Amino acid sequence: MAERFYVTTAISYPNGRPHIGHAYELIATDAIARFKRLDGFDVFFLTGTDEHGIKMMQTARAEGIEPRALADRNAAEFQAMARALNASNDDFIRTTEERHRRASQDIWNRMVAAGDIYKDAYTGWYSVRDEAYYGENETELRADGVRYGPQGTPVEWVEEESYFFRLSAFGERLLAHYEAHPDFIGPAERRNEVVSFVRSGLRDLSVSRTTFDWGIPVPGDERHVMYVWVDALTNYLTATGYPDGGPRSDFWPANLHVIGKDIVRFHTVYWPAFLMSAGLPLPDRVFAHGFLFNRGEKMSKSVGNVIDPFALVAAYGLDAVRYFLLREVPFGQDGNYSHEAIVARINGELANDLGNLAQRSLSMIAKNVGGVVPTPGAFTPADTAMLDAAGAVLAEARSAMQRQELHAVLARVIAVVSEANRYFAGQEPWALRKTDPARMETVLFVTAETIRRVSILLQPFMPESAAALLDLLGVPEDGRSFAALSGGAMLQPGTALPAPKAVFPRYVEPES
Ligand code: ME8
Repeated sequence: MAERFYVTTAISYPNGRPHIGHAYELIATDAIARFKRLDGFDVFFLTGTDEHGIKMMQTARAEGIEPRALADRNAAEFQAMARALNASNDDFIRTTEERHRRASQDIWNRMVAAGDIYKDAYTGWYSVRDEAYYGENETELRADGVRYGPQGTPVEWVEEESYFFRLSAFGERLLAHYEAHPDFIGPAERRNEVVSFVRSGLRDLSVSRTTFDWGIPVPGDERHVMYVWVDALTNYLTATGYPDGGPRSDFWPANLHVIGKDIVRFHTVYWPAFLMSAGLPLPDRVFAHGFLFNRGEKMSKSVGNVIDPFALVAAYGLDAVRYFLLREVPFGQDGNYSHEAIVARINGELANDLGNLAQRSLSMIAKNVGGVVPTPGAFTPADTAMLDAAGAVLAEARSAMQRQELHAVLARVIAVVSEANRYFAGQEPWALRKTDPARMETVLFVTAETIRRVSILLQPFMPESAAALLDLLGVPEDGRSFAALSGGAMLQPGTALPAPKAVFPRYVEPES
């Protein structure tokens, strides 16, 4: 039976429309999920929306609508974004669903049974924007008279009765877990930050609120709603059918949570502590990607530079956007995007390097080989070197994927494309047409076979364009998984090919 692989994105706050940061995380996680499926895993890929909490309530109030109506409207936008980005998620969870209330109350009850929850009063700082409690030492009073938390969001003073989670008791166990599982947190900078945060000592965590009711009621004390992060993190369990079981129950523990760097503490300190308390297994790994900036500036509604993912796709095309985001920014680091940078990748690597190579070789095949896969003669050392280079990428890609180095996978694939261009130019198949047509067929075969290998590897990143290339190469649907990159699999000489067409058009500035 196929090995299981459970991967999640963070669940987004639907207090506004989705932005490019959300799109980035979803595209990256989709590429990981698709890669694993092509590599033979039984994949469960989850995304969704985080609909409770004060932020949702305040935004709804400001709009004069109910939080439920705000959640419904924007959850629909997030679902539409997932479709627009061709995300292959197997489920979309909304934390206002009944299945999620059951799961959250169940994990709460387990934490109570473990003796890790007690009632007290909370006095301290809270950031609504981050939905996070901060110690006084993590905040600063700035010249504007406002106190800010470590992420630069304003904090407010809270004093109310609250249930607490005995987080302080988990420091040693968490440190032992990080030590025993060095891959639990990636990349390394994030891991180091978390280790030093935990070493500095953990305070108990306030896990319920009484001053508003937009949340999941605390079992047995319905004046309280759970702290939104208790409920939010539990979504990953809910989707596996917890606590009832069902066909997906074997997917827990998750293999990978993909999140942004601003929510590492919740996923690598609070979440494992909750799970330890509840006696449930911990996820294998949490990987934090960086933030995307618009020409170096943080996106914000007030600056008016928030990029709408739907507009981006409309302007450049979906696969170009997917490729750009995953190729341009080393996954795990912050990155920038700009019109110039996107156009440079589209016209350089996609249109010129890969698109032209496919177009030129396939047109020659159509004209000079009767529109069928060419029949190769004996391979020269140059041919073998080319095929070996393309064949070597899968193993490297697998190992880069273990570390979520998506950019490294694309860099390797595109390096093979460059090599194929040099091979093609060096072999001059157009000159061979008259002098040595048999050799021309071999060169065209090697080129087409290289494009087949590259296209199979590009499927997780650019599903539609890669499929279009594989269609042009006459590769059957069942010959497109990574299994078709080993065991000597090659294009079948004589296979009839469709008429070639351009797959990666150049970006041309619209006339203004
Ligand atoms: O944090 N660039 O939701 P969210 C890259 N509901 N990634 C970005 C980004 C940017 N400019 N802005 C946000 C939440 N993100 C919680 C998560 S999980 C149990 C609950 C990322 O809508 C961010 O880091 O604020 C997070 O991973 C995701 O988008 C959702 O952010």
